[in-house]
Amino acid sequence: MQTTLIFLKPDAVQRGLMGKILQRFEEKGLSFVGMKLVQVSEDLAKQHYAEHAERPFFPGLLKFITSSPVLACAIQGPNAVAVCRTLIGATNGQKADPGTIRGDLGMSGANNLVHGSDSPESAERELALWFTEGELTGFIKTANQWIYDPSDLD
Ligand code: IDP
Ligand code: MG
Repeated sequence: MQTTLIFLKPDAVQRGLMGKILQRFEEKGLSFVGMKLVQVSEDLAKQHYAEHAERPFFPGLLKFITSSPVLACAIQGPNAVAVCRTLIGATNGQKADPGTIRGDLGMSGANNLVHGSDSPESAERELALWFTEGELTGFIKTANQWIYDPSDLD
C-alpha cells in the first residue's frame, strides 16, 4: 500500500470541479485517508515546490497556488503514486491524453487543476509537509474486497 499527496489547485476549486475530480480517484478504487481545504501560505508553497525554485515560472507558481484555497487529499492504494500520476496526465492540459484529468478538463501548463506526488519519496516528504499524523485516518474500505484480489495487494 502507498499513500500519495494529491491537491486540487485553486483553478479546480474556483471552477467548481472538485466533485468531478475527486470522483475520478474515488471510482478508480483508491481510498481517501485524509482531506482538508487549505489556504496555502507562502512558506508551504516554497517548501512544497522547492525543486522548482530556480525555474522562471516559480514566482507565478507561488502566486497561483497561494491565490485561493486548495483541497489537499491523502490517497491510498497499491501503487497509489503512479496510479494517480497516470490518472492526472501530463503537466500541460493541451498535451495531456484524453481520459486523464488534465487532458479532459484543462488547457494550461500552469493552471493544471491537480497536483500528484511524483515518487514514493516525494509522497512521504509532501505528506509530512501537508498533514499531521493525527489528520490521516487508518481506516480500510470494506469495498476493497471487491476492488482488489489478494494478489493485487502483495
Ligand atoms: P507536475 O505537476 O506535472 O509534476 P512539474 O514539472 O513538477 O509538473 O511542475 C510543477 C507545477 O508547476 C506544474 O503542475 C504547473 O502548475 C507549474 N508549471 C510547470 N511547468 C510550467 C511552465 O512551463 N510554465 C508555467 N507553469 C509551469
Ligand atoms: Mg512535479
